[in-house]
Parts: sequence; C-alpha cells; structure tokens
Amino acid sequence: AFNGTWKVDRNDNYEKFMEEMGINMVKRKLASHDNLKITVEQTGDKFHLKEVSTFRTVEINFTLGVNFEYSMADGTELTGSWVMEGDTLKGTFTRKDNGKLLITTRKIIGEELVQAYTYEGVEAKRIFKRG
Ligand code: MYR
Repeated sequence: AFNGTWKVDRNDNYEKFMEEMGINMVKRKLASHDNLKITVEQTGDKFHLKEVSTFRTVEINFTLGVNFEYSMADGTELTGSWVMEGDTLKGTFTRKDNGKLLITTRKIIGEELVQAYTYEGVEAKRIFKRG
C-alpha cells in the first residue's frame, strides 16, 4: 500500500514542530517548502526508500523492527526503528544529541499518505499525494 512515489502536498503545524526540534527560523522556512518526495519500495518486512528534497537526495534501507540510523536534513542524528501496527507504520526514534524521543507514523488515508510526527508533546503532519 505504501509502495510508489509520494510528493508532499501540505503541512499541518510543521513549523511549530520544527521550532520545538530546535531548528532555526531560516531553516524552518526553507524546510516547510522542501518539495519532499519519497519513493517507497516494500518487500516483505524490508523497505527501500528514496528521499528527494531541495536539501538532498538520500536512500534509506530498513527492516521492520530493526534499529537503524537516520540523519535529518540538518544533520541531527536519530536511531530507532519502524514497526507495523495494523495498517500503520510506526517509527520510534531517539535523538542522539539529547536522547529525546521522536515518534512518527505513516498511514494511507483515502488517496493520501499522512505522516505524523510527535516530539516533546508537539504534533505535526505532512500530507503526501501520489506523484
Ligand atoms: C524514513 O523512513 O523516512 C527514515 C526514517 C525517518 C525517521 C524519522 C524522520 C523524522 C524527520 C523529522 C524531520 C523534522 C524536522 C525538524
């Protein structure tokens, strides 16, 4: 269901969320218009993702339930894993610099992929359409 290419269409509370994450204003402005595009290829419990934005192009491989490392576009490093809960992908990640938790989910709602983020009680969403 997640397979395919997804282009960000809109954000909900994303700037507040980035502010809580400690991202400065200039970067927040740039990041809220990053034209993020994710290509997902799932084979069983293995995922191959390609992330393309105005900041960078990166390829990510992970297996459900297995910890991996991920660097955010600003260099902040996370470690954690994705699991499947029903039809929802749930990611539990820890920031390496401060040990705080970032929880994220991806689910398909109608024709859209909705990615939600929670950090220190602040929630945001990015909503993607097939592209
Ligand atoms: C992936 O599946 O895309 C790789 C792992 C993602 C980990 C969580 C990503 C959180 C990125 C948050 C960006 C927020 C900017 C403040």
